[in-house]
Amino acid sequence: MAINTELEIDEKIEVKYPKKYKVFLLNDDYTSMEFVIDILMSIFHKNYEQAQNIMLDVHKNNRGLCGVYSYEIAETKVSQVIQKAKDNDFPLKATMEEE
Ligand code: TYC
Repeated sequence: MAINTELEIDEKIEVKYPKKYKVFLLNDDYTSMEFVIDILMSIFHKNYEQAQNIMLDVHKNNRGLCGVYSYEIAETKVSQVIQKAKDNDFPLKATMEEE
């Protein structure tokens, strides 16, 4: 006769995924298109064609999605954009929001 030694464990396992954040570039009338393309290539690692498309999206629709990142990475991208823009006397701004 088999002895049933199995314990039934009925526990809920909660898996929490880390939140993700969208980073957007905002349009303005003064930042040059070339500078925005350079930002997208150097900070967001886009190729030239992708960078041109995002820049035109921002230009036409007032903001454009550059990427989705963890909180820390998104925050770093936003401050890198603002710092590089400041250094080059452009008013370019970036924002982040929870996905
Ligand atoms: N609107 C700008 C111009 O006409 C170009 C521009 C595009 C500026 C995207 C900011 O995030 C931006 N020179």
